[in-house]
Amino acid sequence: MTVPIVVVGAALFDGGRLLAARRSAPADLAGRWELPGGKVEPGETPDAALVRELREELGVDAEPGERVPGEWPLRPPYVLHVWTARLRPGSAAPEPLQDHDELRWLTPEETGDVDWLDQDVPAVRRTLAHLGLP
Ligand code: 9L3
Ligand code: MG
Repeated sequence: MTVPIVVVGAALFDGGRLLAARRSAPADLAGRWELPGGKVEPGETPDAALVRELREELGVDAEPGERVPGEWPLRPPYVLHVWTARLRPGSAAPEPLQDHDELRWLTPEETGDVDWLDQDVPAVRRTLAHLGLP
C-alpha cells in the first residue's frame, strides 16, 4: 500500500477575494489555474509547508488558517489538501516568482471564470461552501 503524500493548496483570501495562480510549468499543466502550494516535505507540518510554498512561489508572508475538510486525489501517491490563508500585515503583494505566470484575485462569483486544474475545481467549490460563500 502506498502512503499518500500531501500536496497543500492555499485558499489565500484578501478583501474577500481568492487568489488564483496560472501555472507556467510543467508543460502539461501550463496555462491551467490552481490554488498555489506544493508538496509537504518529510518531517514538515502541512501549515509550515503552506507558508514555505507561498513564500517561495509568490514572495508573500502568509498566515495559515484552517484546513478545508476533504481530500482530492492527484497523480499517485499525491493527494490535495486545502488550507485557508491570509497575508500577514506588512506582507508583500503576491508576484508570480516560480511556476506561475499570472495571478488573479477572484470574487466568489468569478471563481468559475478560470480554467482550474481538474482537482482544483471541486477543491475550490468545497472551500467556498465551507466558508459559506456563494
Ligand atoms: N497540484 C494540483 N493542485 C494544486 C497544487 C498546488 C498542486 N492546487 C498538483 C500539480 C502537481 C503536483 O500537485 O502535479 C505537485 O504540485 P507542485 O509541487 O508542482 O506545485
Ligand atoms: Mg507549487
